Amino acid sequence: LAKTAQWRIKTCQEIFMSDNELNGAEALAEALLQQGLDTLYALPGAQLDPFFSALYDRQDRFRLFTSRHEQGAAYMAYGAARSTGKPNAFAVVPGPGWLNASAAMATAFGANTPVISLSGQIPLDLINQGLGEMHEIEDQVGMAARLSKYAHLIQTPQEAPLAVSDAFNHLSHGRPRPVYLEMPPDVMLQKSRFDTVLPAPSEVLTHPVVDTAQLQQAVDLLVKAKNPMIFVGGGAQHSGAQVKMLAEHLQAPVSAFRSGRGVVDYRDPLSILWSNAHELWKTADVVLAVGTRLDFPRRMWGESADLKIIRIDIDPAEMQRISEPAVKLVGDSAAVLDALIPALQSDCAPRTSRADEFQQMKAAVEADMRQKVAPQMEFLQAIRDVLPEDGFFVDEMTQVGYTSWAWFPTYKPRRYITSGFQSTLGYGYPTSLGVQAANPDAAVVSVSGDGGFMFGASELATAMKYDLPVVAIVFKDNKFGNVQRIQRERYNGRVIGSDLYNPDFVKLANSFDMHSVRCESPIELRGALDSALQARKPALIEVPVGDLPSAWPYIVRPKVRGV
Ligand SMILES: Cc1ncc(C[n+]2csc(CCOP(=O)(O)OP(=O)(O)O)c2C)c(N)n1
Repeated sequence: LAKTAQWRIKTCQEIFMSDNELNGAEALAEALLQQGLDTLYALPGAQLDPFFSALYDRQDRFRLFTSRHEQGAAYMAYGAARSTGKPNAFAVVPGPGWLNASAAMATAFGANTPVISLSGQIPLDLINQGLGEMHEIEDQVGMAARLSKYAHLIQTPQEAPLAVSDAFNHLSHGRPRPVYLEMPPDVMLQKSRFDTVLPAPSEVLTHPVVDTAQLQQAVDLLVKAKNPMIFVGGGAQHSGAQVKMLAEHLQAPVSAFRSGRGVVDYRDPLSILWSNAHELWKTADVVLAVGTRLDFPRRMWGESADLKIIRIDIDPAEMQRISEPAVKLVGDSAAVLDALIPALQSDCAPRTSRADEFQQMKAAVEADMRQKVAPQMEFLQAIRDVLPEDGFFVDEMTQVGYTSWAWFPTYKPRRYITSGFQSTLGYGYPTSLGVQAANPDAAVVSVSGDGGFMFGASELATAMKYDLPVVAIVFKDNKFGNVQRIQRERYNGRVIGSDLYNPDFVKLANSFDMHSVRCESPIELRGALDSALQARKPALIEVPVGDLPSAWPYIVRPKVRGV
């Protein structure tokens, strides 16, 4: 790492120590490009004018996507970062602009996604003076600090390369979470010669070393386990090969809720469904949690003394949450598994196959879901049938989205995109545009309800402007369906505030010159989606639906341990 940091400083110095003077905005742009940033999602405005002017001169070195609302730019950065695992940035004006983007920040923070939030500011001397300067809010950097792992106000042009280097250092170490940088417009305009040697980064982060005693304890538990299970989360997205190897050696089933989808291919005989995991939780004796909080199982399904949990997590703070695991392995999941697997292989022989047992369980839940949540399953099946293996599916807070949490075959890492525990209504469509921008050749499908879709419908313009061939499927039930069902079922039919007035979505898309059709059945959806994906053009498919059966029984499962 020290080498990387030195390299960064050296490269920064080469650029900055040239004879040219750079202003703060140029220094910021240069530093971001130096770190390898090749795309920016943004919405301009007064306090960003010097920055956009700096971008103007550098247009051949990066791609710029401007959105129609700051949430759009921020969700696009989220989608790009989540689908690639690499840092992606958005830039917005301060105050209302940054607050418009803040739900995406919260989503990226919750879902452990490396998003860089760049914000303008009011002039340096006026910050926190309460003078009522345009876009002024008190302590924006303090607010941003609650939604990021590193938040910094850049006060001089010379500070820019160092702050950017610090920010990237944080992005590449520890738990991936957003970082935040702001620069006032007067600092952006201030010219500077970068002829001084840059100091070392203020904090050089290191990767944790795997604890060998804990590692041996994990091996001992796994060797003795009769019914081991593996749970994977977002922190295992890059360690699928290791998880598969370990699972095969132990013949342990692997389960993921949302963020861990695709770590192990759905078609793998050891990959099981969420409902299967709940069933097996009852008799599990050792559970290995890789890059997952193991939140639902521990808090809802229950724990007992005869269940030993081994956690692998990059964030040491996680080891204290909910309940203390029997074994704590702090570190990058791939690095820890690389150390664990050979130790385990030398201590126990590969076990006999349990594939048939798991496949039967899986088929039984699938069959049950095809019966009880038939409409959603048929829509999801239609999507799966035509979405290529490496295509992206972007979920939403809608009936088909919830069902996909319980069943949507995912074959590769990072292909199932979710807002995680924030459950951010309206994140889906703008996020899918970022997924597409970052993966131009991939097929990208976004599913939304009519409620959620309208949060970001203005970004239909962005899809057309940049020719992003996302296919948006909008399920139209003319209500906040999930809210209304709860009002009917749990609040005695006291329906209030949950009906919606909708546009004709086909006409809406057409008014942007976007291809659009209405589909009345899963079969029609299959055909329409297939042609839309083939056409490689932005498209919207409206699917009118009535009341749909609840998929929640497949997601929220009862307590089965410690009862
Ligand atoms: C940002 C945000 N606001 C509000 C909610 C609460 N919420 C969850 S689901 C939902 C209704 C969604 O309606 P729609 O998108 O039409 O999908 P449907 O339930 O009808 O399938 C609401 C309002 C939320 N999860 N996130």
